[in-house]
Amino acid sequence: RIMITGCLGQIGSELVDRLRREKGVDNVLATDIRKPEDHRIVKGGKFEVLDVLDEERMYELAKEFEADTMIHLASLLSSVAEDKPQIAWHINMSGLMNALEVARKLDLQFFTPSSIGAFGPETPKVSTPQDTLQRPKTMYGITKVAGELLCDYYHDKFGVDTRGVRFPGLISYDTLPGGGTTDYAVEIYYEALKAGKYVCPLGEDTAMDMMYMPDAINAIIKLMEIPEDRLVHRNAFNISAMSFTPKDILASIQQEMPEFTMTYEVNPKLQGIADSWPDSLDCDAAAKEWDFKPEYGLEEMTKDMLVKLKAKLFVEA
Ligand code: VAH
Repeated sequence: RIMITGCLGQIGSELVDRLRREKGVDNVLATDIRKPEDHRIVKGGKFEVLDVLDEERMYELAKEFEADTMIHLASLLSSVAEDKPQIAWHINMSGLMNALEVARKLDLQFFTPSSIGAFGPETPKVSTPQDTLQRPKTMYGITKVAGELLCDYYHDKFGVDTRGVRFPGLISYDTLPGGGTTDYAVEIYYEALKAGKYVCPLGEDTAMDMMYMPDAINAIIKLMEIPEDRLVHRNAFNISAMSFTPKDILASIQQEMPEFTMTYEVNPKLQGIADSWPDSLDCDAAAKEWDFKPEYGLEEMTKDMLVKLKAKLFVEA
């Protein structure tokens, strides 16, 4: 029985759908700080309002629901965290501590994501190793490194079965991302369909690791179901499906929409964050320890994104 925080977010909204389908609607408790009554996640199964800064309520909800698993997704992302770093530390770290405490007290299996944002400018940028220097210069990255260490601590000290992945930029057509540095790679598809052109906030050669959402959801489920004795690492595994630049994604969209055009207006804040992150990750540990294998590359993702987004935008239009 799985309790999830941050369910109205980019990952949460799709993970809840998938788990409700696979585990049964009544075995998933979705929570978020907001409760939009007409949202499918609210209407489609068990949903409770939860501010992850309220440990007591989190504990009560998990206990009442008889949860055996906690998936903690509520967090501020890299770009928005740079605008309010103190609040980002508070939400990302106190929220995580509360979720870990509930997992410890109720003996829950635990998942929370880290990010390529957990690496910094001194980290090797190409084939970034699983175990390497992590001195991020963003508040988001600092909370992700601290989060990785805290989750490993809760495993080593209290025996909590904590697991996590370092997500690359995630691309999806269902729910918009909430203020990340990789959001351009989602916005570009919307603009291609709505306007036929896009003004990219990052330089054309800015390479970052990326992944299509179906691969991200599969990764969470696969990592959580692998027998513990296969794990050498826990928090958190490098995973990625592709590494591309704005120039690459432009070309992949133009293959489907030749008339699509893009110009560049570099946003110094976003460029600074993106430049401090790896260009491409080494994902061997995830492949070896829990058979991680993504299915979508850039061309397949672009084809699927444009088809699904067109249907969605057309319905909404
Ligand atoms: C962000 N989408 O941009 C998130 C993610 C690797 C990127 O952490 O902050």
